[in-house]
Amino acid sequence: METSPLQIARYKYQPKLPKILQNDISQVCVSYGRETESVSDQDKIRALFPNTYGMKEISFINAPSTATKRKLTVAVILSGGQAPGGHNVITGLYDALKKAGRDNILLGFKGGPSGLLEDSYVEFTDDFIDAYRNTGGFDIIGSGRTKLETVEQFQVVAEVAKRHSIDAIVIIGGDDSNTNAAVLAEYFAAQKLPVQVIGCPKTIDGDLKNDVIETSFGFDTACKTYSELIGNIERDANSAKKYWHFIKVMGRSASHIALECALECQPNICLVGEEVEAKKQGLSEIVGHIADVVAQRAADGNNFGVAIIPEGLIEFIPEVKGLIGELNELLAKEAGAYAALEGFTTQAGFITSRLSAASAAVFNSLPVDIQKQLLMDRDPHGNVQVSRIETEKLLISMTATELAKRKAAGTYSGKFNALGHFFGYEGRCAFPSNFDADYCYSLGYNAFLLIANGLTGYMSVVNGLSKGPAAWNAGGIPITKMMNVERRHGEDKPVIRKALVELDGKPFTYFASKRAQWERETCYTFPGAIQYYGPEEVCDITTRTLALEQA
Ligand code: FBP
Repeated sequence: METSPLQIARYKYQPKLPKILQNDISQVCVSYGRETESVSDQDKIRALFPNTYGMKEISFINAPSTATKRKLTVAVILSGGQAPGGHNVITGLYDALKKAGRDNILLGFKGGPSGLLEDSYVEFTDDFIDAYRNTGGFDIIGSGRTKLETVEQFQVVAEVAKRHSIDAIVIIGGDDSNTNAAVLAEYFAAQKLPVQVIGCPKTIDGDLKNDVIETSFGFDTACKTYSELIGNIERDANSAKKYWHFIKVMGRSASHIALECALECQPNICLVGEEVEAKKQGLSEIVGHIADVVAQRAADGNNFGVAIIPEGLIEFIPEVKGLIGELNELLAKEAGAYAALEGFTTQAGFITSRLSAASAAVFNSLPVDIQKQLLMDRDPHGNVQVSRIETEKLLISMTATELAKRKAAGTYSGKFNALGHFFGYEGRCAFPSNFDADYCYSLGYNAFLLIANGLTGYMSVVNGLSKGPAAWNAGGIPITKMMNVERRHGEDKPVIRKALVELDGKPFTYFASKRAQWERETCYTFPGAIQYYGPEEVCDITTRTLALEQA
């Protein structure tokens, strides 16, 4: 394989483990904490998970291990969107397995959950693993979004597990994939099959977190990559002084990525979907505010600026949220009839005739491109594919129309030349930052310890993350603790609750205290590229979000 100088250097990087995991494996013991309850809908979740509900949180402590020593065969899959550090979860898991016994086996199932169904796998060896240490991407075994949810699928997975004598399956994924991990763990437990299931918290979106899981892996590196690019654009904007840049960033429903990039770069505007929802801000109010900022800056002689837009914003705008909810139900219930229609005009007519009057009016008020994007296929988990909705272009065009009105009324006399950008895929496969390299390696290593101790239905947890790795804690949390019931594909389903931006949390309140100044003045900051080698205060810093949350 051809390699770059950085890749060669990164192969040699030795990820740091928490002190507790640096002990000989025979000296790491489980300590049981409190029994757990799901975050809400307790009765429903308990009924759906009779064998795995209510288990205790656990942490690892330095004491002789009580785990029974046995030869282990472990399967691992990468699930969902790529996130920097996925390879290190696998290398950490592999190293721990091999440390515990050279005859232990790690199988990587290819292409995500479908690899388990198709029995498509590779057995990892030292040489294979070494070529992926500390690298970005999920190309070691690939990923996919197949949803593991039916009993027929579970039976196939059980057969595959039996065929290869698999003792445990590690699912590296986001909220939806870990929901599936919990359902699979419950199935195996109910069938009394000796296969454990362990999840690892992955997603650049940062929305898989709670009081125990402080961040999902990949968020750090992805945000730093986008922040580098946004900082560069800010400098360009401030040099040329002729463009407004509207930058949409990934993150699905949650605005964590947008907020983190704003904290890093201090743009003129950063919209936060959760605030839009809380304040019930309609499209015209949002556009009115953007136009006010543009006009104010123009009055100061600054016909340029930078606005960050979370990709999930569209789902939070009350009138669009109502529309999306109706579309989801409609597209799920009338999928066959809808799929048989040809041509967008016919499809749009079919849809609007079945929407409420209010939602039909919203649908008809949107540009045709946005209408088409709202009707695109949902992902396998029933989510609207917000990354494909061009919210940045919608806002540019509506702001231009609003400013033209103001110009005609004589209340605005600036220039508004706007460019749209979308940063998403650029950040998902970057070389993991030192933080993500260490965190992911630790999560994988820790996943082995959960398996060795016979646990199932748990997520691997490493926390205390705002301090250096040596001070991190390691343990596990029952996945059912994170669940509630939500509407998906027109049905009530048990799912892990997404962690959205908290408006009374420190990251948002800090941003809110600064934004009036950032709107008016040019306060840009330039984070620059991720540094892998050099002073600790440059290379090993975590996100501003984590620093503020744990301050
Ligand atoms: P996960 O939730 O699977 O981690 O994916 C994150 C994400 O990058 C979102 O930010 C984005 O909306 C989505 O994936 C894009 O999906 P796809 O890779 O299928 O285009």
